[in-house]
Amino acid sequence: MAGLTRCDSLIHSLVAILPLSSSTSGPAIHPLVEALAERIRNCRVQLPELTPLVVDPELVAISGFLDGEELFISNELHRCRGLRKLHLEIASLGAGLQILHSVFFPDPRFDLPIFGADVVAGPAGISAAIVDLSPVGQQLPLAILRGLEALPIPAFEQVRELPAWGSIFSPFVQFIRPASSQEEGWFVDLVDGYLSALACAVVEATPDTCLAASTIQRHKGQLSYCLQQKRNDKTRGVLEKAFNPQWADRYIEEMLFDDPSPL
Ligand code: BLA
Repeated sequence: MAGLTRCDSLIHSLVAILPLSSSTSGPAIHPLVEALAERIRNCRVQLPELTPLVVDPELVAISGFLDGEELFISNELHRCRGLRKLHLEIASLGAGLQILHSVFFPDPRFDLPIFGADVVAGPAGISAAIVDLSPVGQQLPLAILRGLEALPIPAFEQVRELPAWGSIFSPFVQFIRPASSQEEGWFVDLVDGYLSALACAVVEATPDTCLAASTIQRHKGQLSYCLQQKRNDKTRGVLEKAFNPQWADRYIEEMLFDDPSPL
C-alpha cells in the first residue's frame, strides 16, 4: 500500500480529502449496504488478535466531486491471527451507485479460504449480491466444507450466472439479485453464516512454516485469486470513469487485490 502515498493523479479529480466516516458524509447508504457492513463489523470484532492496519490517511476516506456528482470511498483495514488483511469498503460513485466490497485475505501459512462479498446497488435497486469462501488449494478446508454444508441456502428468486473469471469461487458461491427486502435480509444472514464458518476455522487454525509445500501452494492460490478478480472489467470500469485509468489501476493493484507478500 506504500505506493499509494502519493496519489497526485488521483487528487486532480477530487476537491476534498476528508477524514470522515461514510455515515457522516455522502449520500444515504442503502439499507442492505448498511446492514451488511454492520454484520461484517460484528463478526470481525470477534476474531483473534484483531488490529487495525496502518493505511495512508488519504485512502481511509476518499471524497470529492466528479462532474458535479459526489464521490465517496471509505476503507476499513485490519489484520488478525490467520488473516493478513480484512478489508471493508463502502463506495458511492456517481449517480446512485453504491458498492459494498469486502475481502478477508488469509495469511498463506494458515489453511484458510478467502472470504469475499460484493453488493452493487444502482438507481433501480440491488443488481448484484455475491458471497463466497473461496479455496486457495484444490478444495476448501474440511472444517469450512462442513460448516458451509450445514448452512441452509435461502430460496432466492433470481440467481445470477457467474462470469468466466469466476472460476475462482467455491461450489458454495451465492450470486443473486435480491428480489425483495426479505431476500436482502436473507442475504445478510447468509453472509453471517459464511463468516461464522470462517471465524471457527480461524480460531482452530495453526500455522505451517513459510517454506512448507502447503504454504507455497496456498500463496500461489491467493495470487491466482487476485489475478482473476482483476479481470472483472466492471470494477475497473467504474473506477476508471470516476477517477482515471492510472488511478483505477493502482487502486485495484494496491488496495483491492494486492498480492500477498513474497514468502
Ligand atoms: C459486478 N462490480 C460488479 C458491477 C460493478 C462492480 C459496477 C456490475 C454490477 C452488476 O453486474 O450488476 C463494481 N465492485 C465494483 C467496484 C468495487 C467492487 C467499483 O467491489 C470496488 C470499489 N467483486 C469483488 C468481490 C467479488 C466481486 C470481492 O470485488 C466477489 C467475491 C464479484 N462483482 C462481482 C461479480 C460481478 C460483480 C461476480 C458480476 C460480474 C459480471 O457479471 O460480469
